[in-house]
Amino acid sequence: MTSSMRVRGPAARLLDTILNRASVHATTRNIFRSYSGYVMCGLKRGYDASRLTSMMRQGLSGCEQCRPVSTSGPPARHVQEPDRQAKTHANPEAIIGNDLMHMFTNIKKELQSRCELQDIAEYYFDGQGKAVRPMITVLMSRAINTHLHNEDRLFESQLEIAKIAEMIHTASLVHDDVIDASDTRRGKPSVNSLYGQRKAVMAGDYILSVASAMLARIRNEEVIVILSQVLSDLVQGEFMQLGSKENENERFAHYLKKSFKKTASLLAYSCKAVALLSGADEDLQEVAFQYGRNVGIAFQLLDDLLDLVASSNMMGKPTVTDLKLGLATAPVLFACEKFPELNPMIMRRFQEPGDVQKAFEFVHKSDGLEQTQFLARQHCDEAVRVISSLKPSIEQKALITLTDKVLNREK
Ligand code: GRG
Repeated sequence: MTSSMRVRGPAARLLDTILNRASVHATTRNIFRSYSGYVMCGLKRGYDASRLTSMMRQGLSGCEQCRPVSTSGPPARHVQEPDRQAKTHANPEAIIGNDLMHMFTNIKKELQSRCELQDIAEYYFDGQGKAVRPMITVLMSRAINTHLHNEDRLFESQLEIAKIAEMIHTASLVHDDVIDASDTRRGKPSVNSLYGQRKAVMAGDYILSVASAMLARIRNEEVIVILSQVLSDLVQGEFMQLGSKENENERFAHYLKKSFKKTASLLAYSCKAVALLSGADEDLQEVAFQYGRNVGIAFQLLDDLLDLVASSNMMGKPTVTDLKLGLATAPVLFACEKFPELNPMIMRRFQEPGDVQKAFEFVHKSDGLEQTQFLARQHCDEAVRVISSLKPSIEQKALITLTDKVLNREK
């Protein structure tokens, strides 16, 4: 099998160069399809051949029978065996269950306003969300506390950050549904469909204002600066989504930047904030940040993938919401390699009759979904790599387990 079966032009040549440099066992060849996607993605991110080779080696190191490539680059980073074992042991939900048991009740207490605004603002704090952000924030807090202080006791301020993260997330969902005119959220009527747009916007603002007051109460200027960046990123990410780039190469970079701002920023900066509250130095804060950033990008990639596939437990049709909203996400951008006919559709935001259906079919006839999954896996592997530098703890293991859950999630 040659790479040029999958990709064309400079990417195919680059892939051939890289594969010739790599010594690859036959079983690994099955995933070359994904590597070709990774090369395309790397090219679009502006990576050169040596960086791509080095990153491919990390992927190839998953096959024990593959010899490491002999180049002058850095040694291959293997995911160490203890990390893999960890995935079978630590259950994130069980570990932080007690910490978050009263989270929604406490958030609702904060939102008390003795008027209808309270009912609207409380609406989504019903325990139906996955609470991924507070879960990661609490696990990161305890993992860093163990690393630095040899005890995993959670600081009150770190629990506050977990609550604030969930509140910022929820406020952004409320506003997002107004922008997208969504009628439902988490299988129930959306706030805007029940109370109307104006009240929904104000409820989102109110949740944010209460979260801001909670942040101020922590009385740590650096933490305030860190989490303020999230608010700015969320708005910028949503704004970036309104436009796309004409140039194909810029388009993928634009998509990844948007995904960071819209989704990963909240996780990355929440992780950084709790590390700082634990007394972490800049390097350790960066470990926490990079874990959150990589898991966040993987989370968004899966979100975009799930929008185009019917999940097995839902038995339903894929919602294809993104295409209907005019959004070209990773699976579509990858599919463009095989079906350049998608380019004009992307530029007109799938507005012409039949565009959504055609684009959907192109994605499924291409390997865009597999390539998206592969890219998400790369980000999760990187998250595992950075968090493995912490002193072992049950929470560190749970953070590793969580990357598998992100990759295998169905909702
Ligand atoms: C009000 C701060 C603020 C921002 C306004 C609307 C907007 C700007 C930003 C939208 C950001 C947004 C909705 C990103 C989506 C991120 C995402 C993947 C949401 C789904 O998260 P899950 O699956 O949801 O964790 P649950 O329902 O489980 O909580």
